[in-house]
Amino acid sequence: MIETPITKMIGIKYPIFQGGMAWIADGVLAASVSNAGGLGIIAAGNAPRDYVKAEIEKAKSLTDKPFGVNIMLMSPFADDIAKLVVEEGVKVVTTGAGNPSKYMKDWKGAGILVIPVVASVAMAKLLKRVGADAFIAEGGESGGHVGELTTMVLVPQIVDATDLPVIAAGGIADGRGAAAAFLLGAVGIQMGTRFLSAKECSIHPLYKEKILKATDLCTMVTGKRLGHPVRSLRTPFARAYWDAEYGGASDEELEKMGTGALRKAVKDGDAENGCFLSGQIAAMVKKEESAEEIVLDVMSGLEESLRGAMKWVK
Ligand code: TUI
Repeated sequence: MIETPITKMIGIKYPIFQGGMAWIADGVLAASVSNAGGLGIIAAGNAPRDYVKAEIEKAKSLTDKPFGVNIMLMSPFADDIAKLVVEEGVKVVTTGAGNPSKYMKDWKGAGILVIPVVASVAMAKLLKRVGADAFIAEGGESGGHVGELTTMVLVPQIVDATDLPVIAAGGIADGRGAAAAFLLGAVGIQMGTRFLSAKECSIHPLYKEKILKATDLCTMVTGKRLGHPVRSLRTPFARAYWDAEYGGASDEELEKMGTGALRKAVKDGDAENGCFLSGQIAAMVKKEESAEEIVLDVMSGLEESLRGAMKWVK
């Protein structure tokens, strides 16, 4: 058994979060992960209030365990979702792609546990002052919107910068990666890409197939020029975007290219025009399994790796 400050704080069995992946992490996936003993997280992404409310209701109908909602702060609906989580009595809120300071007072007043994704030490120090309960330190190995630093470099620095629990994310797909994160001082891990292969994850079958067939060098980062770097599979869309980005396309042309590309990957399985977000560890995701099998596999690997680490100590 592994009990950490984060399992105790939230009241979950295992220190495993499922990342709040836009368009992907719905009420069904989140409830499956929570029922398996981890923390399932519904992604608000760019979706409007009604969509997110329906997913929260769905999760409530499928589990009596804690689950979270991830608020993507660049969303035009972020203010609406910030209010919704209070009205719905959501237990845990994670945030990404920005600074959630302006919402902290309302969330803390409502008793919500607030766990922001931080991509720098400065952001962690600032958010500790305004009441964050823990942090997700997400390195650039992750899929989607990425920061500059790797997980290996970011996690120990966030651990040293604050006395709050740190959950490591980015580049973790099994017990070995989870154990490495624990040795860096993390007390929990978050995985996104590994959960793409979950039976309860309702992405288009072609998306799942692409993850299961991925190899080590299969992802790339685009979007740096507009200030929103995003890691995705190296597909025709990603290559075309890269060519446009470094071939003189205007900002407007780039914005237009990106619009709707996530939905085309997740819902339509559009191999040409879809943007298939994925972390660098996609090659380590080998089979479709239930969310419960994934959680239990990572937990048994974590215990085995942590015990095994002692063999070097004489
Ligand atoms: O947010 C993510 N991953 C995401 S969001 C997303 S939706 C999207 N779609 C199209 C274009 C862009 C995004 C897909 N994947 N991960 C958490 C994360 N947060 N990574 C990095 C950060 C971050 C970045 C800057 C957190 C705070 C921050 O602060 C900036 C500031 O205000 O100083």
